[in-house]
Amino acid sequence: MRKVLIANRGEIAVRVARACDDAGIASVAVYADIDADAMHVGAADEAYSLDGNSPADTYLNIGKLLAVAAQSGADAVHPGYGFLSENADFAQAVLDAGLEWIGPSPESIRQLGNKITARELAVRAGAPLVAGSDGPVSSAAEARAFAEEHGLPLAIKAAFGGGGRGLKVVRELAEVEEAFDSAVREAVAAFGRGECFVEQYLDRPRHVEAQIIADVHGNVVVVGTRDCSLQRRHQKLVEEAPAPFLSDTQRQKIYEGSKAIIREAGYYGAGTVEFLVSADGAVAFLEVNTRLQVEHPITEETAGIDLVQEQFRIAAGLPLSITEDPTPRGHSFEFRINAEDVGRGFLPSPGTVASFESPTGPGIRLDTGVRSGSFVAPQFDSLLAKLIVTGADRQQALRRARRALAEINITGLPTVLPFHRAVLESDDFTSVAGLNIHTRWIETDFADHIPVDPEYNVEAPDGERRTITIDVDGKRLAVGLPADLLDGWARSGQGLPAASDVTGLPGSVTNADSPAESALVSSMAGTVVKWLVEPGADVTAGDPLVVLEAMKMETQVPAHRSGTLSEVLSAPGGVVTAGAVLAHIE
Ligand code: MV4
Repeated sequence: MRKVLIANRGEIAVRVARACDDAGIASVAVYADIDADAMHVGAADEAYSLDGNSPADTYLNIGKLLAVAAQSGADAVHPGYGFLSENADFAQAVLDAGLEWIGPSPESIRQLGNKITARELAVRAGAPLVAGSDGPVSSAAEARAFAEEHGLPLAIKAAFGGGGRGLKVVRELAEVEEAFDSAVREAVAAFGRGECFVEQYLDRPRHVEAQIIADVHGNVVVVGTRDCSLQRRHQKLVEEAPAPFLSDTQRQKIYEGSKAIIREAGYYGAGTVEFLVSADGAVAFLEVNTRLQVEHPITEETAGIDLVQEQFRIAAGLPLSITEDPTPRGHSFEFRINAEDVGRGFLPSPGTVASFESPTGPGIRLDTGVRSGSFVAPQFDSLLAKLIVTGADRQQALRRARRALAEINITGLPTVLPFHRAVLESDDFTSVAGLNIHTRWIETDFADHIPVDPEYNVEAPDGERRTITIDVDGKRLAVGLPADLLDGWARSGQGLPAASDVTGLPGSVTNADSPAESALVSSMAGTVVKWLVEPGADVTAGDPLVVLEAMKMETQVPAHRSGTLSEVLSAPGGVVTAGAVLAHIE
């Protein structure tokens, strides 16, 4: 391997370019027009334009990437994470072009990318699992029968789901049918394939994963564990290694389960085996990620291994550099620095980085794709950089992290740094007694304490304001607010405070011509998928009435009050704005 094409952008492209340089391998960057001056372009030895700006025209375009590989004389391709990194067709196309693919085989990507075949494989390997269907369930009735046998809550999952898409939690038998149909629709819309399976749902679990590396000679090493429970809407924000507060039995199940799965799959490359650890301590296999992950550096810091170098060795047919599972040394945290406005529901906030001051000192690693002056484009993900902080133990790493987060300063756009500073003051996260965090902790236990960053507040515009009616201690109040703010709220996917508390939208500040109290108002912009209730039906406040879809995710709008659904204004297929009147309840 002499020259690697890096089919990615941002911090991971910079990371891989540095690894190439460390190994004495030449690197080739590719870039969308908007990234022509991006950091990853300068980090590689050569760079080629992909001539376009949308993801589909650039970093997802297999033809263009292979053309650059040929033009530059690259003999290998590193896909990074995201984009085409888990695309078996791309891996196969790279191999067919006579290049090395720095990743697992296309067959492994295919087998493990399908969560039904991955689960079957884990069953064969004897890995710990929750009860689940044998293969796909073909009807809501089958899902219901599973729930009747194994109990509730039930998880309905799309075989090709991801990022929370195609995942439905059912807590009442009466909801199975609608949840199943919704999961299938979401999966078809997002992935073109609707197959679903079911499992017992574990409430409030931790997310623990094992980093593995495996070579083509059959050597498999578990490099370490990570806890990735601090997530918001399936977006990880903070990860740590090794996963703290596991019992020896739990750790052993994770290590042995991971190895058995990787061996059963005949897998080679770097990969991650994900598990849930339930509140009662049970360990259950979740899925395998067939790529290098965003959070790989915390394992590197605590294992003393460079995972990208291992990827190069594996792709070259060499054995792994280690034969034993390393014993973790110290403790490491990763804080993802996203350009998002925490105070506005983590609203992605592209713009220009005015200044970027890095923290320094022992235990600090900053993997970044931006510097002062970088433009953060709206069409790509909002991850700017990763702050990786290592200490001799968890408490020292936490102290170093507080110091680093006090030193780091990014201006020009809002970032999630205020969230990170706040979470380091949370006892649930930092206690020496245990970890009180689960995968929905940010949404259920923390969301209310996140401060608004006053720098990036929306200014009251000259013109447009809208009046909404809010409910304060049972008393209705009409409040005029900047339209920008409301739109931002809507875009955040948070919806307005709660659909059932908002009865008026839109209007003007002088004349509060808010819709009648009977109006069922949409909490978000999207498309009407279907009505769950017929016009004329009696409904109770809180009943789900209509399914809306936005960004390939479905949301149910509940009745804001009890009464009769008297008039339905938006038919399936109709596009609605946030605040649109969907129906009336008289
Ligand atoms: C689960 C689960 C509980 N029980 N499966 C979410 C996305 C997909 N990768 C799998 N997911 C889950 N599967 C069972 N049987 C809870 C989740 C889950 C989750 C998992 C990992 C990290 C964050 C999560 C947030 C919500 C739900």
